[in-house]
Amino acid sequence: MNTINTTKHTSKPGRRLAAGLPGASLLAAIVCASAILVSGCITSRETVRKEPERLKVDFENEEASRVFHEVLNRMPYAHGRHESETKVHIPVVLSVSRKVVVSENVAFNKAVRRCDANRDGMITVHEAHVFAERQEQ
Ligand SMILES: [Ca+2]
Repeated sequence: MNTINTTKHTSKPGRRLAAGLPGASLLAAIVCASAILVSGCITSRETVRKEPERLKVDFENEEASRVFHEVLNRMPYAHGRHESETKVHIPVVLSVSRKVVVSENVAFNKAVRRCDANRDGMITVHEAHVFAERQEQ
């Protein structure tokens, strides 16, 4: 609740009151309207979901698959959804929040892009071991 008090001082109250009242009312109306507009806090909430399809990838053999998945399982956010939220709040004026929800497919696809060096959709044993060595560094 906003309360706005406006006070005018004059040496001739009777005359000033009669002549200045419409102007004072207009000023008070403008001030009240501004206060209502300002106190009407702008609120924005947004949720962004990142749930891409898993990239299609083949493995040269079981060893390539095992090494890749061992590294993937050690990566952050590989085991489920990850949420992050950003909030910007200016009291009375602005409140903005943005939540990003990321599925585990994002981590999988990121790992595939890093691992499949020649981008042929086939992760070889050599690529998997290079990927594992880079992740350990
Ligand atoms: Ca490859």
